[in-house]
Amino acid sequence: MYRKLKTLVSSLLFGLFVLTMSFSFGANPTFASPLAPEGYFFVQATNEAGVTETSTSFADVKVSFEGSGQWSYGDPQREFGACGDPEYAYQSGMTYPDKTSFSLIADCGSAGVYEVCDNTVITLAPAETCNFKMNDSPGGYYNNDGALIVSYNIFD
Ligand SMILES: [Ca+2]
Repeated sequence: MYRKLKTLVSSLLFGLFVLTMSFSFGANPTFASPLAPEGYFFVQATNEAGVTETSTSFADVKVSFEGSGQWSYGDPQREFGACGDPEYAYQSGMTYPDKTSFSLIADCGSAGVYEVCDNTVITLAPAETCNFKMNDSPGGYYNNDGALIVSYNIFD
């Protein structure tokens, strides 16, 4: 009787543990933050790894993104918004050479790579992930300054 009770209690505790862990980490663990219907997040100019956001919608959604604020690539005299610097001489050395230097990039993998200059609409499939960062040269993020605030809303 005592042994049965002990087994019952320990299995209940184990169940509770599993339940707690699954609430803590989610059924499908991911390090990306999920996109709510609308909100905002920050992208630091120094963040070479980028900020990852994932669509949690069950259907394709259109999301509009807009980056505001100023950041610099290391020269404090030169600050830019999300559109970056189209005049920069070393465009070919950027992480995304075909996108404007120091612009805000949304790298959405198979959904495409976007320059989030002004209002940018991206269609995301379920669980599609985008990575947001400045378009600086690889390894050249350490001396950057500032951050952009990216606001978004899912409208369709
Ligand atoms: Ca830099």
